[in-house]
Amino acid sequence: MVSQNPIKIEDDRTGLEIQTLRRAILDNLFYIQGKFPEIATKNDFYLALAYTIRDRLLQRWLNTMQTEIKNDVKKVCYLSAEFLVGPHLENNLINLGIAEKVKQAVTESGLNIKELIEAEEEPGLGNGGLGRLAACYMDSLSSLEVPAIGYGIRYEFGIFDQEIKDGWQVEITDKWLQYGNPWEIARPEASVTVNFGGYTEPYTDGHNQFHVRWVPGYVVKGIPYDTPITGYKVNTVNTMRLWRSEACESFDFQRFNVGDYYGAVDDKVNSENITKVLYPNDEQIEGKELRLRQQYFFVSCSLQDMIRIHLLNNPNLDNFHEQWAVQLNDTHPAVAVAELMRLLVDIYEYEWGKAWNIVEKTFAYTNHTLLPEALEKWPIEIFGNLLPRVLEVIYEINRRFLDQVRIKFPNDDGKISTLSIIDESGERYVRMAHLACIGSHHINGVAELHSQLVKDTILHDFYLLWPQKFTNVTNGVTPRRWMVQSNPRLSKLITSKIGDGWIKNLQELKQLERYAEDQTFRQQWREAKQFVKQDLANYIQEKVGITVNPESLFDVQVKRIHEYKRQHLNVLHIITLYKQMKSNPNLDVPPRTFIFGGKAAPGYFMAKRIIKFITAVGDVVNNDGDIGDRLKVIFLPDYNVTFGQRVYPAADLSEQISTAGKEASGTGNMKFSMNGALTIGTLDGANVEIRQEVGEENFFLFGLTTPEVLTLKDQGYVPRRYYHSIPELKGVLDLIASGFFSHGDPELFRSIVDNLLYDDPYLLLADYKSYIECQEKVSQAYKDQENWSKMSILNVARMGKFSSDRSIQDYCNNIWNTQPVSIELKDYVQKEA
Ligand code: GPW
Repeated sequence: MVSQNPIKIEDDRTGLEIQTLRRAILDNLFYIQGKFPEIATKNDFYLALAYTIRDRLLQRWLNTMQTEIKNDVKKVCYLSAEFLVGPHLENNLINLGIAEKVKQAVTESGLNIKELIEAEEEPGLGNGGLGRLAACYMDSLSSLEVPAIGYGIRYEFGIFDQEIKDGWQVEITDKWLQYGNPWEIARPEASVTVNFGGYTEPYTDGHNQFHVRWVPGYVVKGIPYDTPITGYKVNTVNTMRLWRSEACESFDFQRFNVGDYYGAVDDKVNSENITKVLYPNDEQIEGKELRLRQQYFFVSCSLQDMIRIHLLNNPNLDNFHEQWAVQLNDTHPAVAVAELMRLLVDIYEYEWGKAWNIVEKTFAYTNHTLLPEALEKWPIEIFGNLLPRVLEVIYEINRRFLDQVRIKFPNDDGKISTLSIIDESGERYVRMAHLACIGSHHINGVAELHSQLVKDTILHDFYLLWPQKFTNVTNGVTPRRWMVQSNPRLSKLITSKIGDGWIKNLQELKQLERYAEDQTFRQQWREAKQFVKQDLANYIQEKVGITVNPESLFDVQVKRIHEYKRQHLNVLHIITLYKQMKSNPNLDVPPRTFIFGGKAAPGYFMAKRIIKFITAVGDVVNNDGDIGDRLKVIFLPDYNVTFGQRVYPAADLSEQISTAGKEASGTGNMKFSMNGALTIGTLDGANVEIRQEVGEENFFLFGLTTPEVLTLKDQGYVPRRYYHSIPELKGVLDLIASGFFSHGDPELFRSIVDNLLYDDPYLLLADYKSYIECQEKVSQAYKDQENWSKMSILNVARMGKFSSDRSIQDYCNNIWNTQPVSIELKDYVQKEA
């Protein structure tokens, strides 16, 4: 029935006039927070503002959802166990193009916009690069108007907060939801159920058809929580849909009815544990059953959700692969291959071959690492007990696959055992990368070098079998968050010269090249950098109580702590410099401030010791009166997205010093360079391509190449040879071993020294000399500020390739075969009474 007096939502509540905005903030404070301004906390005001902004994107968001469902366009589903999105408020203000107006309204209300933005607790639903990449990709998908859903897990506790006590890392539970999350909307009506445990049994249906039934041991409910992902100045607002687990009422009622109250509550606790906490290991599998439960839970929920949406507009699933492109973000969601088969065959009664055809055309798989300790494999026992039917499906996928292998490579048992999904070399395992490869139409690495190594090494036999499946998509990062938002001064300076087209089309930064020769521009460039350096210096003073010289060279390494990333090589350089300064007080090098940030996996002994090593060296250096402010070593606790936004713009030098062949891509390397830092780096991951783009004369290269690393290891690497033949290196290691940085205790860092002398798997000693020489070039170069500025400008001007918009365009063109859809805004008018 059409109402006589239709109400239009848009005009009276969600306008952008200053008065309307001010009114909305107060309304939300009163009606949602239940507070008068006099007693409201900062968080109350933040929430009131956040709801005000959410209201102003809902129109776009709902229209996007409706268009995607109704128009039946192909949708990208990015399946990822991690989404490290960072704070939403400021990003949404920028994407909606309302930052200035809102700032004015907030200011006129007597509030401080910066403080409110900083009051937002960031959702730490990821560990590092992999989760942050997923977030940058969500931003670009929306900005490019590609219909997309990001599916993942709504962890109640994200990555732990890091504190430093006495130089050691201490982990604190991340209670990111405790003061409310205004950005999510729960959709309990779209809940699904997921089976675990139990057994399977064959049965024959009324048409004499053979089937298998999974009788689960327990059933868990998945509830979706939706978060809007705005695009930059477009109407598209895609959805990030994260699943929370809950006990299934029907199940606890059974227990409850037989009087087993505690049993019922126990089920509830066990079910809710699935999405309780993010595993804090980066590139290190733990092999815990709960992790497999998390993976299967979110994958099954997501596939069921896609199928539900699909069937709203389609009579059956025959064309599923024409409507959905599902990307596997590493192997964490790889069980999706078997789960979609199970759903098609067991639930929708598809014939195996027809189902497999759909599956193969639906999935694509991105590999993000070559490190053996990160390659996921599940003991058959654990897998079979938890997911008995899924394991049967995997066996059948494998049986049919191995038949194909036998045709391609007759009488080659070697190929059977290297390619099989099941590792039978000892204890039997399910190899998730193999399942992902077999079930995907494309397989990609994340930088040119990495994609080549994937083909040459870990997936070589799959490459021989299916060369056409393999491709590369070099990673990228979003310039909205990592330039416009985090570095407004530099962004405005750039825009003043070349207009703001670069924000959407980063290649336009090329136009900056000619300003590298402009002395006035270089001066302005330095001033923009100096401003953020001063800001960071104040922050350091406030956080760790150390005064740093804002004019010194800010030399920054921020990333997860891992031996392959070689933070300790950086420290060997610091000690080298320190010794040089001590023995030669007139040493002519520019003052440097070394800044570190990064979390260690709680169970990673060596990484935690490296943190202690950095802070211990800092304690000595920072308090040495002979050194003054010529050398400072800062470890900033709790590195996260928010702190990244502060530190990338302030860096002069970016440390990208992993052992060649170990870092798949890196993305921090791109964020630094886009903000005018110069890079000191190895030929690893995307460094190779960054150097290609910015020009070798604008990049500080050192270290062994990947083939040299492999040869050296083949020949039998003996780190002690470097110790004995490089006196400076010997001096540094001896000083550490003497207890100089540990109040005379030679034990504290013995594990680090001994590891370097007797094993050194990441070849620090082999690269030491080259690194130190390269750092000397950096110091020399920094003395010539005019030339440094020139190099800095050219770095930014030539970073166009590393926008995540380009990466997403590559995925659309070469892997997903998806088109953008522009969203028309229809005002919501009440039609039904
Ligand atoms: F092991 N990466 C990460 F491949 O941050 F799954 N966590 C991880 O668990 C893995 C990879 C995994 C990173 C890579 O180390 C980095 O080089 C890359 O830039 C990033 O993923 C995004 O591709």
